[in-house]
Amino acid sequence: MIHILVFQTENKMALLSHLFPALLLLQSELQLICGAETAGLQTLNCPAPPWVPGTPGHSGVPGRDGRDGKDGAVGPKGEKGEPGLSVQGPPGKAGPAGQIGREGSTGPKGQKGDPGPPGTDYLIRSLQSELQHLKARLTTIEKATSFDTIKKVGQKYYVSNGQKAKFDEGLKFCTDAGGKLVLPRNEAENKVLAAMHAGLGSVYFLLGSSDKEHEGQFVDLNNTPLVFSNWAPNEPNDHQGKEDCAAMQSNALWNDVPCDISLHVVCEIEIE
Ligand code: FUC
Ligand code: CA
Ligand code: CA
Repeated sequence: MIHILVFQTENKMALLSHLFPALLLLQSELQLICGAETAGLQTLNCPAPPWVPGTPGHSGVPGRDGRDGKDGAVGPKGEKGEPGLSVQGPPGKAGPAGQIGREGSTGPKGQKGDPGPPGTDYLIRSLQSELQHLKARLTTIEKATSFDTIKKVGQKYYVSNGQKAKFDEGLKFCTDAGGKLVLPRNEAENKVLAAMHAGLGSVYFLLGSSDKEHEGQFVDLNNTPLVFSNWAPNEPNDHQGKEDCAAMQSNALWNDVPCDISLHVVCEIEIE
């Protein structure tokens, strides 16, 4: 292997020693053709051997003068100038007072003016009153909507959760809820209450009326004798001498019943 490499290297050296004089001759011939020519023949782009330096080029066109070049960095911003002069001068002094008129007499008194707009105090009181009213209404609505069943009739809500109670328990339940045990005051209210039986699956509703104090004299929860009532025929009959509480049947008619039996409870909440 080494023997072959030595042979090949010797062979190349021999080849180059033969080629070198021939290359020199070729270079001088190319110089005769290319180097002797004028500028027009430079486009021939005569190749020169890589080891031979080329002919120097012509001098270039002179460069521009430096006038449009930059002269250093921009300087710092100048200080703010003095304020300008005012356009209008100050107002002049007031002139002397004029003389009081002496001619003619005082004219007739003018008509009374229209009342002025309401004062701030009045407006504040009106708004406070309106706010109080709205708060009261909100409280009422909040009470009513805490129940499962709500019916509005006139200025009242009739409400129920469907529970049953004895008269005294019903009174307390409705008072605690911010209302009163129901007592229809007219035909419309009686009708609305009667219609609630269907939804609640009830047979009797407790009513806020009794004759506990004076047998035969039914009064409301303020002990005021009833103006409106809807007793069934032959009622109240104080059956067996034990019936002192009023109740409404599913047919909308009233009956007096014992106060210690549990019946469905409906409360009424007045709208302010
Ligand atoms: C009538 C009613 C009583 C009771 C009795 C069973 O006498 O007046 O309240 O319901 O029936
Ligand atoms: Ca009675
Ligand atoms: Ca009865």
